Amino acid sequence: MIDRRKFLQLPLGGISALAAEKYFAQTRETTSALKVKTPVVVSTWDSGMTANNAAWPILSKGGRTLDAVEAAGRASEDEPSCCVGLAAWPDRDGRVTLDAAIMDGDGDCGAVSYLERIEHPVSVARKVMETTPHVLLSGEGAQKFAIANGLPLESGALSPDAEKEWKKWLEKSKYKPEINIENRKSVSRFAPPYFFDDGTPNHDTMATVALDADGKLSGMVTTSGMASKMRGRVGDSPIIGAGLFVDNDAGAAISSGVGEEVIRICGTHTVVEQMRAGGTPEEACCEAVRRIVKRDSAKAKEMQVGFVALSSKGEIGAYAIAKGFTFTVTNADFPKGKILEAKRYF
Ligand code: SD4
Repeated sequence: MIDRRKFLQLPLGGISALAAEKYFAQTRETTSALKVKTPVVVSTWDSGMTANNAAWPILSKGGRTLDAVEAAGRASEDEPSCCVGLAAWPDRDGRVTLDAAIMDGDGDCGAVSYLERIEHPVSVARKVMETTPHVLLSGEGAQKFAIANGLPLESGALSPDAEKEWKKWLEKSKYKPEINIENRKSVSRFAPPYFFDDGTPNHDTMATVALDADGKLSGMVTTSGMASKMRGRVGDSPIIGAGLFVDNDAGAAISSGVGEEVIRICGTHTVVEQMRAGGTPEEACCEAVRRIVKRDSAKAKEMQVGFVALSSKGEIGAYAIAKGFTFTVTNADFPKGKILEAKRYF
């Protein structure tokens, strides 16, 4: 494992693809002050490959980061194995309700929460940002707005996998947020369904941040929220400053995990402010995790929250409460994407 000091001695941003590949391979367990070539796109989880593969063609051709992150969100919403979008797991009443947010580094932002039967919540969030004076539309109003903007109303039927697992879940109806499935070796990280041994599904948020060669940042989050949630529950993802925050002057941050804990500490805003104050992205993410753990460390041991941050200088860092929080980086050195694992508190 390379520590931060040693890493800082590397020729940052200028290392060859081979050397960079070797470096990343060595440092699967650490994200200390990675500095990478721009443009770059970073997404949560291994399934961030899907998101990055959609964003990279736009970014690599000099496109806008906002377009790149929207494309990342749409691709994730289309891919059932990302566990977001309409094929994702429902709430306890058997309804899929979606949250999404998008933000530009100049402070423009839009979001939707509790949105039903609309295929691309991230695009609705962008419309909210670009065509309304508001930041967040919710529920029926968000759905009406989406339809008025030409998006079709989908059937609302559960995907066959989601229906099967929801029915299985109903047998016990046990809802307890648990640490992410990535800790359970018996389950593939790449193939759905992502379920706990008791049938509780998890891992249902895709988030992406992108930085272009001119130092412009954007980010997005899209999610079906925590599986088996109470009807009406909204998590951190559509709340600006909780699940997503972006500021060209400092950096961008995204989160995944138990949203209530992220909201309580204004998680991604905390991360970005730590970077503004001079912290590396990893230090900034670590501080947000530390605040969650400090509130109740026994409770924190039973859950997962992870943050990923990208500074406006092109440094990447991440930190999670528990083992197994991964993220995917794509840039000129890794056009096919590279999966890394965040450092962790416990
Ligand atoms: C939420 N943060 O709704 C989301 C859940 C999540 O992987 O990230 N799952 O609280």
